[in-house]
Amino acid sequence: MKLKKLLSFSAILALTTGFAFADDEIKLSPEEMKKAKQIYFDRCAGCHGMLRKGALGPWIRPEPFKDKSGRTYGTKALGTEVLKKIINDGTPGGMPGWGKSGELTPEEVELMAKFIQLPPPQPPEKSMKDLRDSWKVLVPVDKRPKKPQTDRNWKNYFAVILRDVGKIAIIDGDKKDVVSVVPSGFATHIVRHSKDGRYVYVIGRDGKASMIDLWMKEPKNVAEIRVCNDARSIDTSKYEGYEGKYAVVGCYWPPSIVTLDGQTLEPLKQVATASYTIDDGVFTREARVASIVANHFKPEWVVNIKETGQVWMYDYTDVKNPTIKMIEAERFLHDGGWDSSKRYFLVAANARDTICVVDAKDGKLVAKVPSQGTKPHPGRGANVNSKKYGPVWVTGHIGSNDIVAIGTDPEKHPDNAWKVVKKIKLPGEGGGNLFVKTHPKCKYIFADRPVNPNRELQTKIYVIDKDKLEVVNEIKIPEKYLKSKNPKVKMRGPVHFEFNDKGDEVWTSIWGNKETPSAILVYDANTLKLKKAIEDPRIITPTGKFNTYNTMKDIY
Ligand code: DHE
Repeated sequence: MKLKKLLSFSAILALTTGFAFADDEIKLSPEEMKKAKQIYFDRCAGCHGMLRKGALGPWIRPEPFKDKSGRTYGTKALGTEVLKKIINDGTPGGMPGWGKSGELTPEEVELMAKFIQLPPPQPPEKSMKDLRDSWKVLVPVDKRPKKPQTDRNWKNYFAVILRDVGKIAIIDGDKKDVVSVVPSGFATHIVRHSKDGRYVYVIGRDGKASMIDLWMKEPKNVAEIRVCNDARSIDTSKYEGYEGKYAVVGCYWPPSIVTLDGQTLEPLKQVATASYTIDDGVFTREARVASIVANHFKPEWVVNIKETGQVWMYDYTDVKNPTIKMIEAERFLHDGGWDSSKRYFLVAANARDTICVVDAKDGKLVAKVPSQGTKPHPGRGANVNSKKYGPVWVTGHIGSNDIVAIGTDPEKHPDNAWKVVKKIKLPGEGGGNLFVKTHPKCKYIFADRPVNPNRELQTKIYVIDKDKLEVVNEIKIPEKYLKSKNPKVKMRGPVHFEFNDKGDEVWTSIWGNKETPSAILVYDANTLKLKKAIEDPRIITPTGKFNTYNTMKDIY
């Protein structure tokens, strides 16, 4: 007990001051190194970076590093016992407790505590030849249907990510049955639809991109390619005359933007994103591509580069010789969404507690809005036409219980534009919100809280009234959907929301483990009653859900 107390004290002390608890020399066998590298890639690299220089999470290299506030980091100084405690229990700043949740065994926690005290291994590169070698057209363009082969309402299909089994479930939003289950990359991250909705473009965390044809009676993959080793974003060309011509993948490693043919996924162009940070001008090899959206005003993608803090307006008209306008924004850019006019893209610089606003029509940064919370995490955010404030865009935070509304109409509501006009407190302590979502026809915004450490708070949906901009209801997930077959790993959820095409139903996922089929819960978006639990033995670890109509039209 005393040791436990001392460790948690030393963990906090170490995190806040960089105080040293030295260890003896660390040695790992080749098998241990291999295992640790894989766990690091699966669980840690997203937040701390492959080179471990930090982004959403802090610097975790062995050698010391002092940030601008004078705080010192460095794993060697912390030592194995302190690191084990942090990895096991998590931190108040939003790092999951990997041991506590059952996702890592005590031996794995110890292995990782040791691994991060060693210098990071150099991650592999990828050449155009590697890309071409992995590229497969599974159904040639001329063998694909000329019109939809189904009587189902395919524009109300939901593409649901089955994260831990690397698959996508296509679920009929009218009938609420599974139409098909399609293989995808490892730990698939997001999907986006072509402008006409027909193709679903999928990106795996392992950089595997695939495309599913929803016109088929049983939708399946028509092309696939391994674009890089680590990726999170994908989109297509949506400007008039270029609809569906190109697809683009944003890679974490090698840090790059890769353009593909939109019909076959043939690789066309790789552009490295390594550059200088916008504030202190430091060269950054690991300049990862976070969110990408297709500009509605120009034949461009808005590409958000995390570590350097640059937004690249990437003109794809001359695909082999692209023109890039580099806009200085803020470091650690991550996820974001359009305002309701689709002219302004609002993107979270999460480790700087800032929302950057990019004007996609004029190609410039218009504001950096302090988000008034800790680690903003909008997903794509939620747009509301408020009677009191005019159009606002809403985001939550991972590290604090603040949901904030930012004014987005500089012409008719200039006093509110690019400011937090309303702060909404989620009940109870701590943050843990990942996603908010609404639909123009719904009077509510829905918010989840899957990474709040308190189980009671974690398993509720928070309902925010759009007029009052206040939490007006909390929906507790029925216990029967939270029963795990693996006693070591709890069912987490709800996580992420999506509306049906009419905007009168909201869907959420119960995100569990590989052993336990989970439910997708469908709520009446007006009465807030549970309408249907979609249960199917194939629905394992569902996370993001994307309705065809809403995704192709950017409705959120
Ligand atoms: Fe995500 C969006 C990166 C953790 C589920 N996630 C995004 C985007 C990025 C990103 C850059 C924006 C893509 C775009 O719009 O083009 N996510 C990361 C990470 O780096 C991070 C923090 C750690 C990691 O290693 O991946 C991370 N994300 C998670 C999760 O733990 C989630 C809940 C489950 C999972 O897949 O691991 C998760 N992220 C999602 C989802 C979206 C997303 C569902 C799309 C939301 C939307 O509605 O558009």
